[in-house]
Formats: sequence, C-alpha cells, structure tokens
Amino acid sequence: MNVDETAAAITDMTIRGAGKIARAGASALSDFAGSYSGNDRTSFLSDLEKAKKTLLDSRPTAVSLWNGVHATVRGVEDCKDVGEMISLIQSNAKVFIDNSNNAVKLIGEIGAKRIKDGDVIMTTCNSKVALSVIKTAFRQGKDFKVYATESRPWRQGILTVTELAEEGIDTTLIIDSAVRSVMKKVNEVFVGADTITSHGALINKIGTSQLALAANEARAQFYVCSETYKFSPMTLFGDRVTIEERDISEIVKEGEIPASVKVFNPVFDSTPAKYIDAIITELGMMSPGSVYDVMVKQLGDKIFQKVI
Ligand code: RI2
Repeated sequence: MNVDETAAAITDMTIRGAGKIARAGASALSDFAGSYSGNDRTSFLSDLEKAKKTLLDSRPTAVSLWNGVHATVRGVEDCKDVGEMISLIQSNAKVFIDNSNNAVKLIGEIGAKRIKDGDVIMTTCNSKVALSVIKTAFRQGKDFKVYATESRPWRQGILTVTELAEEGIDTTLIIDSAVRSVMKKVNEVFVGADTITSHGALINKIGTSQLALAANEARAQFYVCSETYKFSPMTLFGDRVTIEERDISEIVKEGEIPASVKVFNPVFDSTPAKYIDAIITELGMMSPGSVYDVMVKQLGDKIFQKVI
C-alpha cells in the first residue's frame, strides 16, 4: 500500500496494534522511496516530510509509529543525493521491520519463563507481543488457562480468543466488567503496550489500568510485554501522551440515546509504574524504573541537545 492508503488503513484500524502500525509505517515509507521518480534533493526531502506527516497524523497515542517512521528516515539529511536517500530509507525500513519482528519472538521466549504448569493467565485487547509470550509457553508444552477480556468497544478480545483457540489453548472470554471478579483466580497478567513513558507508566488499551489495579489487589503479577521502540522520548522532556478518542458510533447506534447525552470514547488509559511488576522487552525483563536509563542509552547524549 502507498502512504495515503497505509495512513487510511491505520486510521480506520484495518491495520491495528502498536507494533503492526509501526511496521506498516516503515514499509510505506520504503515503498514511497522505491517508487520515487525525481532526482532533486530539495523536492525529495519536501515530499518525504509530507509522507511522514500523513503517516504520523493517522493515529495518536502509540509512539511506535513515530519511532518507526523516524528510524526509517534517520540519516537521510546527510545523504549526498536522492539515490543515496532512497537506498538508506529502504535499508532502514528493512532493519526496523526485521528487528521489530525478532523482538516479538525474543520477548515471547523471555516472558514464557514466567508461566508454569497450572497457571491462570489474563490478557486484554489483542497484543501480538503478549500473545507471543502466551503462545511460546504453550508450544513449550506448559499447561495453563487464559482469560481474555472482550475489550469493548472494538472487541479486540474476539481476535485474541480466536488466535488462542486455534493454538489449542484453554481460553475463556470475559466481559470487561468481570475483570476484578475473575482476577482472584489469576496468577499472571500479560498485556501489550502502545507507549511507555520515561518514568515507566504504561499507555495501553482502555481498561488496562483496571487489570493492573485488580492484579495488585489480588497479588497477581502484572507484566507489560513491549519492544523498546515503544518507549517515548518525548515524555523525557515532559510531554504528555495524547490519549486518542474515537467516534461515538463505536459505542452507541444512531438514535439509541437522547441527542443531549454526550459519549466519551477514549481508547487508551495510563497505568502508573507502581502497578507494573516488570516490563518484558527484547533487552530482557526490567523494572519500570529502568526505562529512563535504557532510553538514554539507546538514544545517546544527543537527545539532551534538545533541552540544554
Ligand atoms: P502489539 C493495541 O492498540 C492494544 O492497545 C495493544 O495492547 C497494543 O496496541 C500493542 O499491540 P489498538 O491498535 O504491538 O488495538 O503488542 O488500538 O500487537
């Protein structure tokens, strides 16, 4: 798909999942570069900026798309001509996509060690990374059961229970309001991430913070399964994460409620670091308090040029 088609698919959630939208953004920029016919440096950079903006405007909240797009164009301004820019974008995109897919696999292997025979697991929404942990543990022959929340209003839980059932995993679908009641039976919770802030807070599907609160009360372990490219550099400088609000038609049908009634449809929420037992990343398991150090180490000292 070209940039406009990819952005439209991300906006209408045909392409969804923080990791998948990042990989789609990188791939769209690679296709943009590969199909570019001009050879004027200034025009190319101007058209590239437009392509970047179209992708970055497609969905707020998940920093993965921002990091994926910027990883794909990193170093372009130092290239001597358009041909070099095109090659760099295509190779950057391939590296980002390969590393992202490898990270999902590696996190699965690391996280699966936290699941033992007889465990009861809970997950929410449809996180490829959290499901990588659960599926890896099952493929290792471990015997456990999973409760998956419906995750209204998009009901991504239906995707999750379908994927888990196809693996042969003992799976139960629950409605979102059943979380605290069911949590009494749960040993570990595994969720994905859209964004992780520099102070270790998790921004994920709406309702995730309720799972964390209920897990804390029930003494269940609460694990976030996330690649480090979901760590948000902007929050290092105090920026807040934009919580996307989507159309009310996702919640109520036309004419179902009086016109005077407002509908609030935020699709993400924030879970404070204190409710997170560990973040499972491709660099290993870490505490939420380690995010700052990892982020600075990965981005290097130049990141502070922005505030000095
Ligand atoms: P993976 C999803 O958002 C969910 O919030 C999920 O936990 C997160 O992205 C990460 O997904 P949406 O796209 O990268 O369903 O783990 O709104 O697949």
